[in-house]
Amino acid sequence: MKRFLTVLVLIAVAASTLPAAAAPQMVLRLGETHVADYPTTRGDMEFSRLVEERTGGRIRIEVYHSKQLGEEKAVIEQVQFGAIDFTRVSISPLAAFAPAFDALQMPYLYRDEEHMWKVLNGPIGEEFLNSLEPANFVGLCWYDSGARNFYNSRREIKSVADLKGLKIRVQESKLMMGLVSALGAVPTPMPFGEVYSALQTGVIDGAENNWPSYFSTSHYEVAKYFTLDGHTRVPEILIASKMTMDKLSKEDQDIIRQAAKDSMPYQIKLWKEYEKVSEEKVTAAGSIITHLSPEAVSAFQKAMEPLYSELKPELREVVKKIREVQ
Ligand code: GTR
Repeated sequence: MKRFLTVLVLIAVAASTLPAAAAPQMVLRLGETHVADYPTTRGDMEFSRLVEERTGGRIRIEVYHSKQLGEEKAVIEQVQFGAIDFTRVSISPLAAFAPAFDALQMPYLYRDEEHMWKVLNGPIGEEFLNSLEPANFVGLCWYDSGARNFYNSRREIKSVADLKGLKIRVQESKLMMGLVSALGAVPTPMPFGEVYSALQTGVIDGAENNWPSYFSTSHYEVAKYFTLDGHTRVPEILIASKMTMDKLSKEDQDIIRQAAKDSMPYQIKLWKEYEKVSEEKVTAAGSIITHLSPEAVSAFQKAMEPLYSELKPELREVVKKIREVQ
C-alpha cells in the first residue's frame, strides 16, 4: 500500500512539472457562409491549421462555417469594426465596402480561368489585396469560385430574350443588380441563406451562381433550369480585420499572410474536384443543363457592354490593365 502511494505521489509530482499542454494565447474567429465540406470552408480550415502550426499553437483560428456568425454582408461589417477577426467572402458584397473591387468582377472580363489567376497572382491582385486597409480590412489571399451562371424554376434560358421579366436573386451588389437589369430581368438582392425558400415559394424565379453553390445549397431541387452562360468570374477573398492584425506582432502578421497564401493551392484543387462532383450530382438529379451557342454568348456580352461604359474612369483604367495581362 505504502509503495502504491509513493508511486501515486511520484506520478503527481511528475505531472505537475510537465509543461502545460500549449494553451493558445489568442483565439480568433473566422466567419464562413458555406457548409463544412465546401471548398472555401476547407481552405479556411487549412489556413487555420497552418497558422496554429507555425505559431506553435499560440494563435488558434476557429472557423465558424454555415453562416453561424451571420450572412456575408453582416459579417463583413463586423470584421470592419473588429468584432469578427477574419472572413472568407465573395468580392461581390465586399465591393459595397471597397468599390474598386467591381473592376475585378465585370462580366466576361477574363478570357479564361488562367487569365484570371495571372491577374490575381500578379501585381494587380496584390494591389487589390493591399487596397483594403483604408476600409479597415487586410486582404490575405484569393480562392477559386469558378464561373457564375443563371438558373431558374420557370424555363430554359437559351438566349437573352428568355430572361426577360424573370425575377433573379443577386448578391447585395450594385454591379450585379445592373448586370441582371441589362439583360431585361428583374434583380432582387437578398442574402444567400434566403434564396432556397424564395425559389421554393416563387418570391423569385431564379438566381445565379457556380456549380458548387447551386449544388451545396440544394437550389437545384427548386430551380432545375441551369444555363452555362458564364457571365462572371467572381473571385473569393480571405480578409482579416485590420483591428485584429494591428494587435499582432509583425512576425505573427507575416505568418498569417503567408499561411493564407499557402492555403490557396489546396482550396483550388478541392474546388476543381467539387465543381465536377456538383455538375454530376445536379445532372443526375434531373437539372436541365443548357449550353449556349456562340451567337447567344455574344448577345449576352453585347447586352452587358453598357456596364463597362458606366464604370468610373479610374475603374475603366483598371479594366484596361486587366485585359492587357497576357
Ligand atoms: C457563392 C459565394 C458565397 C456567396 C454566394 C452568394 O458563390 O461563394 O460567398 O457570395 O455565392 O451568391 O451569395
